[in-house]
Amino acid sequence: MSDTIAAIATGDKKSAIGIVRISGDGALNALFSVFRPKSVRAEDMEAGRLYYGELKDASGETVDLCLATISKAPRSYTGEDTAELHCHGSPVILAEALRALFKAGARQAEAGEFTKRAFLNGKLDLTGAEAVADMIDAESPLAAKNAVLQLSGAVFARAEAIYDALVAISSHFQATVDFPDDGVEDFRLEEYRGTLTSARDELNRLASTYERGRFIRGGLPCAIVGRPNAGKSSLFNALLGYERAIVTPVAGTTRDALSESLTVGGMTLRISDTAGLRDASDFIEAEGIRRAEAAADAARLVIGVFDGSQALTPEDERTMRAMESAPVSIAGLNKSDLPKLSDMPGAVRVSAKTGEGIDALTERIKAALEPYSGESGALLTNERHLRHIENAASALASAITAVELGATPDAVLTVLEEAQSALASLMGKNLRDDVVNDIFSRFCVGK
Ligand SMILES: Nc1nc2c(ncn2[C@@H]2O[C@H](COP(=O)(O)OP(=O)(O)OP(=O)(O)O)[C@@H](O)[C@H]2O)c(=O)[nH]1
Ligand SMILES: [Mg+2]
Repeated sequence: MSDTIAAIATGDKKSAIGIVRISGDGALNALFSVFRPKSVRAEDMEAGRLYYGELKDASGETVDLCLATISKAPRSYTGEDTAELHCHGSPVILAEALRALFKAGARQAEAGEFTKRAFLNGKLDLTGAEAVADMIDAESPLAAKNAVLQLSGAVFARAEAIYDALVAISSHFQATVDFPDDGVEDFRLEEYRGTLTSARDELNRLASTYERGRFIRGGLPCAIVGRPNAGKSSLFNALLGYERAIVTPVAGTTRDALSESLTVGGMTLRISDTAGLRDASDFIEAEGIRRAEAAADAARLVIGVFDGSQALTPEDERTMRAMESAPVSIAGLNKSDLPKLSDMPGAVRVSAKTGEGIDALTERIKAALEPYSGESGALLTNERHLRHIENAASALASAITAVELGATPDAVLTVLEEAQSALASLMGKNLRDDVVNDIFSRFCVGK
């Protein structure tokens, strides 16, 4: 028995179409009481078809001409009877539809409740359900692509294969203990050493994808640094395509670091424009410079900007140092529209003012992102997954050491159980209710 939940699935902005979802034992009855199909009686609606008809509000008056569809348990997203109303996307109409459904016995769905039901009814594994949230939050094509891999079970399948292999080891041992005379093959732990090592290696490999996965999901931190007046803010604006930062001829214009998102090569960059690096006497500016250097430290990609229309100065050395300590850096020799007074091998010549060289700079950024954005199969993006995978890997490492030290099977299997239980938690087996609730509460309403 499940109560009936309903929610607007399409947000609260005006749109061409707005969808209200309903799920639970009373979903179809709730729909029948608010929707009158034109072609058939509501009760005769078939699953998987769209019907055109009238939407009635709580007092029975027609508020919209819309479409509706039903799915019957267990062949639906949640595994329960479900229905959807595809209305005109006015927040007012959708609110009326919802109110009428509440009057017909449904209640407001909580955040993530549809997906939680799908998980509890075995329609989705937990890592897949979590990927649904990642997919909705995706800010770049690569993030969406990675989420869909997880949704289709990429992480789950790996964890499950390892889990099954560990369970097979335990049950073999258990069989030799429980049925010593039944011709069960002798249990020799050493024979499983290869299985344990490759499981550990596979988990470590998966854990090592987290860093990239995290950047694909959350964006890669990038800082634009350079001496005052080099044209950092101008370049920031040119890359973003609009006048985000203040640009003036006064050296020391930018104080606070400004951050924006930019998609390059399918990947999101969290790009910051920063205060010009120099020895500042003004303490507000000095604080800005401290922040600029902190942004450069935190960045994976540092773009150093130099003024090509002037000779290099000692202040530029600070920029070079910031670039050297970054994992990846690109030099931009700016103001290419003016006569060239300095040179820098390997730098991209740009003019933030005329736009010359900006495409070349973007190409360089794309190439620099290649280690993060290149093809690689599914990446871990979720900290919860990382934690369980690391726990499982470290339990396996202890088990392997125990085998090497000649420990008894019991002792080794106890450690193996820890690995199994970490993998079980990853996959959403034996999770406590509060943990499940916490995971789904991060979703949006209607999902
Ligand atoms: N001719 C020319 N002038 C530029 C170019 N880029 C920036 N400028 C000018 O250089 C001056 C400084 O530009 P900003 O973008 O504010 O420089 P900044 O590096 O952000 O300076 P601070 O914020 O003070 O550190 C402004 O007058 C810009 O118009 C360029 O490519 N060509
Ligand atoms: Mg600036």
